Amino acid sequence: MSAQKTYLERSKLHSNPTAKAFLELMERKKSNLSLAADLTSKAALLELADKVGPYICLLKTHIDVVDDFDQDLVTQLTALAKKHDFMIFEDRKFADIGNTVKLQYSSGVYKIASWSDITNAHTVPGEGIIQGLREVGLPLNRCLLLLAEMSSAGTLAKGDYTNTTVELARKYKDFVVGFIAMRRYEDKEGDDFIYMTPGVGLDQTSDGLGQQWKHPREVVYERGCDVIIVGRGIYGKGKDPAHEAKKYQEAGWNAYLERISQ
Ligand code: 6AU
Repeated sequence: MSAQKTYLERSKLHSNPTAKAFLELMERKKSNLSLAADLTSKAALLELADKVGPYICLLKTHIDVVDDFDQDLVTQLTALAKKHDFMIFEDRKFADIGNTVKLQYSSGVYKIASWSDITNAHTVPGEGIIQGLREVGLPLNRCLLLLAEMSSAGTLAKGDYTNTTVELARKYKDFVVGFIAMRRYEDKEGDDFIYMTPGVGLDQTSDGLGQQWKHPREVVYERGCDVIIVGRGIYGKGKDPAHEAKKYQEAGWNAYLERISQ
């Protein structure tokens, strides 16, 4: 069972260079924490990434919510990723036909493929969305997560939809390296997917808009997921982001140590 292996052991099972490097990074930095930096100002986003950088393995962006986006933001985020040793995940949630997502991924204002190590996609359009993104991303050594489930109340991503998404991931393992998921799925021979889970919080359980937060230990130890994605739990009103990030890093890492020692 891959849930009991260390991140380092699992890095050797991946052919995708970014997935391999990401698992090595997690082990080196002792972090399975991703910051969901949903901030709308360039300066605030950079300041937060610099403060929280020492504690995270992955900075998750929603680049299209930044009011004053420019190419310099990308340059600076990339420099921070180098300085603090984290990767970047643009949470674009692609959801269109293959030809359109190719353009959305490579072109336009954001040129996501040129800077984002990891991105994600819904599988609602079918297999073509993976093929389109793969054509752009694979030559750049990028990788993709599929949204197999969501954290929000009433999500339609469940049952057959989730199962078919897992089958699609198995078909394109060189590019699809994991899932946005709420639990680890049963492995088939040769599987080693990276499970990233949003909706994580140490104190609150919901936000009044459908988001549902779970404790890091429940996510990593009980549900077997690999990366906790935390936003407002770290940068929410009145919080000290570095202090909170340290708490989440420790909670996530301890839950991982507990899991692999079973
Ligand atoms: O911790 P929060 O609730 O402040 O932020 C959660 C982050 C947000 C969402 O866009 C994202 O996680 N997210 C996702 C992702 C990562 O794909 C999927 C999902 O089902 N729920 C969710 O909250 O940036």
